[in-house]
Amino acid sequence: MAIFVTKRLLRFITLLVVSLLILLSLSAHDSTSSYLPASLDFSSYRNTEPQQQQQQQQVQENVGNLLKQNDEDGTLASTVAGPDKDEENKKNALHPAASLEEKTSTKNLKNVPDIKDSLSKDIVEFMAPSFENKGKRPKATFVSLVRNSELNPMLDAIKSVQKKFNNQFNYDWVFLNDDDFTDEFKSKIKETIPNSTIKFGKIPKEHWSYPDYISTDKAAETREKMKKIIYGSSESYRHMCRYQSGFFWRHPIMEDYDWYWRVEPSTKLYCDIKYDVFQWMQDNDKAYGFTITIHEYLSTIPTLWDTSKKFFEKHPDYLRKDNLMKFISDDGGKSYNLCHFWSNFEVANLNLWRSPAYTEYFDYLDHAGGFFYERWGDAPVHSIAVSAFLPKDRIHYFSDIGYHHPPYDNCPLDNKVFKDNNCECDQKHDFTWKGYACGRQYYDAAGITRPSYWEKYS
Ligand SMILES: Nc1nc2c(ncn2[C@@H]2O[C@H](COP(=O)(O)OP(=O)(O)OP(=O)(O)O)[C@@H](O)[C@H]2O)c(=O)[nH]1
Ligand SMILES: [Mg+2]
Repeated sequence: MAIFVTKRLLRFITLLVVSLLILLSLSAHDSTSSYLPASLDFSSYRNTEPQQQQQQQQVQENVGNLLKQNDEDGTLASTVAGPDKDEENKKNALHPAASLEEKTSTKNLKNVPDIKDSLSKDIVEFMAPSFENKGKRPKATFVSLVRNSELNPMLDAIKSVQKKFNNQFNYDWVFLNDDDFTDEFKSKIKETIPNSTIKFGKIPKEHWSYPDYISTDKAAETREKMKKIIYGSSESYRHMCRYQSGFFWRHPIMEDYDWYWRVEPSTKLYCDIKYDVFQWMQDNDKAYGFTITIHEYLSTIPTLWDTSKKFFEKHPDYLRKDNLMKFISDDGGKSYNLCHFWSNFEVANLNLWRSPAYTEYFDYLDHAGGFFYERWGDAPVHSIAVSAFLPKDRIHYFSDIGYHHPPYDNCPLDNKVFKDNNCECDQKHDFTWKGYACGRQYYDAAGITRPSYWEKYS
């Protein structure tokens, strides 16, 4: 009996030892986790790929919805993706990265993928630091790209800005040129605004020349072919447009600022501006302000829209749900209606252009070659980006700023604004509601009711 018990005990111990050995060898192997209950399995968090794929897929779906919302006949949406999803999905599209953060609830877990990268790529998040200064004076400047030969019309424009606005607010002036400014140019400017901080900058050669991916022969052929189109034969005009599209904020002088107001020679302000426009933009969360809208000449940008669409398809996460797409497209993104903000006047946040979305967009356009092989202007380029990447309530029409760039006017049509600010323009000449302008498209896209008198001035 005792022997029998001992034998059974020995068999039991042997079995136990063998089982333990098998278990130990299994636990040394990665696949052990698949035997564990799901609640204990953290191994998938170490692998970032599925998480990234999930984010990517989510963003794609969101963008499919975004474009679909704007796409009456579905043409564009069908090219980019995504089944129409539920309300929650639409909500997520507003802040794709943020909503994903909530969804994955990864905050308290270790070894999880860091989604900060995608957050900083969100244009609103990227610009956020320049809006933290609310209630305080913004870091802002006027900026003029100008040639020495334009000294007198530049002085006229400066005097006008000083008289109507800047004698009261005293913001800096920056002058940029691809050439050296002459002593005469600099001294005349200083005489005109003796109490202002003035900075003169020479544009680095690499910002005003052909990149190595552009064929100068093909560029020359284009200029020959486009002789009959306004500025079609001009090489310097193309460098200027490319510079305004992709470089002016990269000049070291501009690094001191968060905000700029673009001023061109021969422009004029018609009314007193009694409030700090820069601070108003900052305090009211605006990123881009304009005065005049207009249609572009199609012959200068035949492939700009298709190129932009390709970029949007590659980077659907940069498109905003609440964007101003309807300002630039009448058919849900299928084609460009040629509407743009006339960029000779711009009050805007520099971080808009410094953002990953815009930087990558510009780079994509630049490699496509249309600044030289067509004659892409900075106005449609800025406008398409602003309308696609920004929430529409971040864009502002300054109906109260009387402004002239030959040959068009923005003249306040609200009689109280006109009177209170001593406007010196003729309301009949206001361009906003004329057929060649895009005031109607802007008001409708922004969801703002047109003023009662709009037809009277159309
Ligand atoms: N330094 C420099 N500035 C330039 C050059 N070409 C244009 N600019 C400036 O760039 C801005 C836009 O040029 P504009 O010639 O006014 O172009 P535009 O407004 O499309 O055309 P306009 O209707 O003629 O005014 C202005 O501030 C010009 O002074 C250039 O070759 N060198
Ligand atoms: Mg001009």
